[in-house]
Amino acid sequence: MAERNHGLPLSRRRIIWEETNGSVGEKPFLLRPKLIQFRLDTGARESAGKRNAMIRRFAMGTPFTTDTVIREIEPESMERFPFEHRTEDGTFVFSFRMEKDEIVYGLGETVRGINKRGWTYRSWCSDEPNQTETKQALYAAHNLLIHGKHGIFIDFPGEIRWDIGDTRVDETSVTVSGTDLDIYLIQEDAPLAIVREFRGLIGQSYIPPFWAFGFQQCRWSYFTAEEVRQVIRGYDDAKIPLDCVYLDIDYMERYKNFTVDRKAFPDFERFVRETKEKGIHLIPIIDAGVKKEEGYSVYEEGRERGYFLKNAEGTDFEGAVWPGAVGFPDFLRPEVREWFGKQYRHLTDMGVDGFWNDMNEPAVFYSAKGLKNALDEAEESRGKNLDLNGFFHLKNAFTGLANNPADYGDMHHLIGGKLISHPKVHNLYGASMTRAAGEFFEKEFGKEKILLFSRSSMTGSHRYGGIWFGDNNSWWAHILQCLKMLPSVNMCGYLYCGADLGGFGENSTRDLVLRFLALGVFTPLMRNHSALGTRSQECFRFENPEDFRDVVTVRYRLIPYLYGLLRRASEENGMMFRPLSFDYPDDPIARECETQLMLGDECMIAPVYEQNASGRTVYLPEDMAFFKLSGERVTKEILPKGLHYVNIALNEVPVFVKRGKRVPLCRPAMRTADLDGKPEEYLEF
Ligand code: MIG
Repeated sequence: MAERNHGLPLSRRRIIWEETNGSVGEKPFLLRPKLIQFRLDTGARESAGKRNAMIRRFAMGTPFTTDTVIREIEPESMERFPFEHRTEDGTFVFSFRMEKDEIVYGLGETVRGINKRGWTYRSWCSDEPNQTETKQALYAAHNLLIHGKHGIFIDFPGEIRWDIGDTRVDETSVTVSGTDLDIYLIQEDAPLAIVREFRGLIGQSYIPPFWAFGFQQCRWSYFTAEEVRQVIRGYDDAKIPLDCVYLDIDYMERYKNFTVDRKAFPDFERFVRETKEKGIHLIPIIDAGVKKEEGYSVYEEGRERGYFLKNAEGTDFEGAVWPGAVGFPDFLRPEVREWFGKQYRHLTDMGVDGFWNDMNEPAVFYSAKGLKNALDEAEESRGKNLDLNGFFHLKNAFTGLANNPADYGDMHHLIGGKLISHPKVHNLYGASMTRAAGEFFEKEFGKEKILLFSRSSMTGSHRYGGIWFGDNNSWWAHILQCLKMLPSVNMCGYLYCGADLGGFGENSTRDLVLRFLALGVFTPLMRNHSALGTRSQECFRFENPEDFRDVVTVRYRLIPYLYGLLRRASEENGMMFRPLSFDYPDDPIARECETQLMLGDECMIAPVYEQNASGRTVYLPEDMAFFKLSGERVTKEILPKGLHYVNIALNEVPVFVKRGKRVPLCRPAMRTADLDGKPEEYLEF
């Protein structure tokens, strides 16, 4: 039973590794945690000694310690910083010219292309439920840019603007909203080599438990234990594999973190056991804000110990989120992280072994001060004849309450006895929440035991957990948005990741869910999720659920391979997903291709991303074997280098394998715990 909880037994995982090793790993290696630990430690030191010359650090002022970089590198004077730079009104600005056809990579979780040219991005962790291409910031701050032979990493927790050929087509101009910062320059010949060096600098990426590669179903919300049972039954009856069901905010008692609504989930401990016996993990959500309620121990303790963010006057900042008024734990302080981390025990004691952390940008619906101002304004408007301006002013007083810059300005962290204004360290907030949880889990249970991922992130938190890409929509365009984010977040250290499959906001359709899933088959986090009020999109709710079974079954056949890829990318500071331009830099079509990705050293993936299309155009940068996988059926066709139109049915998953490579497929199962992991056949060319 114990083994079942943590995925495959070690011996079986080792078999998977060894058997797949012929094609997956270059050198033989076993999944022995001790060995890995040792290898990593020495590896880091070795590369520090050998390769230091490649990485230069430039420090200005007194940088805030973010703990993102784990290697000590002597700073050089800014005079030697090779890019044009200046300080201006308390900001630091630097710029460089770009060659006409140069590709600029990086910035992790953002909208738009893998090539970041032609837009202005902002590192400012934002609760952004409307991910249109004209947005500048999503939930993350991933401050790595790759330009030519340089990787540029800015270690700074405040806002950064990246104007990448937006104002001037041939110039990138970066504005850091402060003058206390560290910039690391990594010089290498190829982008992947830059990524590897960078990742060596920031430490090894989080590896989830094996079962976290199983298919997962989420919904805002399954309100009762009975609803969860129905979802599991729905999947089992349709014979669609499943490993996890999520609990969104409504499982809590009045949205209080670490509590369970005992009316909706009577005897939660037993319920966790019951689902676990079915091989299903329950994954509850945890929000950043702690409900202000007398008698609620987490809140009372936090308040008494002074662990919540302050306002400018030095009393607790009062913001409101789901539960109404909350205190925001000051996760930047180690003692607060330790305290908050231990709260997860309320749920791990009940058998829970996975969590998702939400609203940790932090999202603020309104503050006590902001709401008071808006209500005052409404009061003044009463009985008045409001003209257009007057009306919109009043309306904006309310619509502008959420995530208001004035509120962020009013928030303060108490660090080393000094109040630090929140905007200066904003991007560290969600990352520090992940760290709070991750450090606790590692200490309490060891590595790779607890599933953890977060909405907000800043590079550094990649060591403690994964990320999901937040509130996308049920739009066809968001299949590609997800695809483009994958290599970008991999560069920045996030390996365990994925988007809400089927789309979170708005109503999805059967074909969109299927096509989204066919990409999700390859993302480490394969989770179907949708918002309150939208059409139900669990696989078994649609006509002909066999098609969904076919797609999800393919995932289970690939899990040992995918798991191995993530493990290896983590241990060797590599990427699971790469842009084609990384692998074929001299191929002009591959260089610009942003609708396909390289996966591992073996594959290329190319999902269908348009409605009513019976296939898609795909570009092969070399001869490849084209496989269509569906359930346990496999078809194979050798295709020559060049452009092709390939037909792909809704129940098929396309994958392309390079010459001389092979990808193992195992026998599928309804749960990861029941995978024997042995290669049953190979996708081979
Ligand atoms: O404001 O918990 O991104 O996945 O379902 C919405 C409810 C709050 C946002 C998350 C989403 C989750 C939802 N949350």
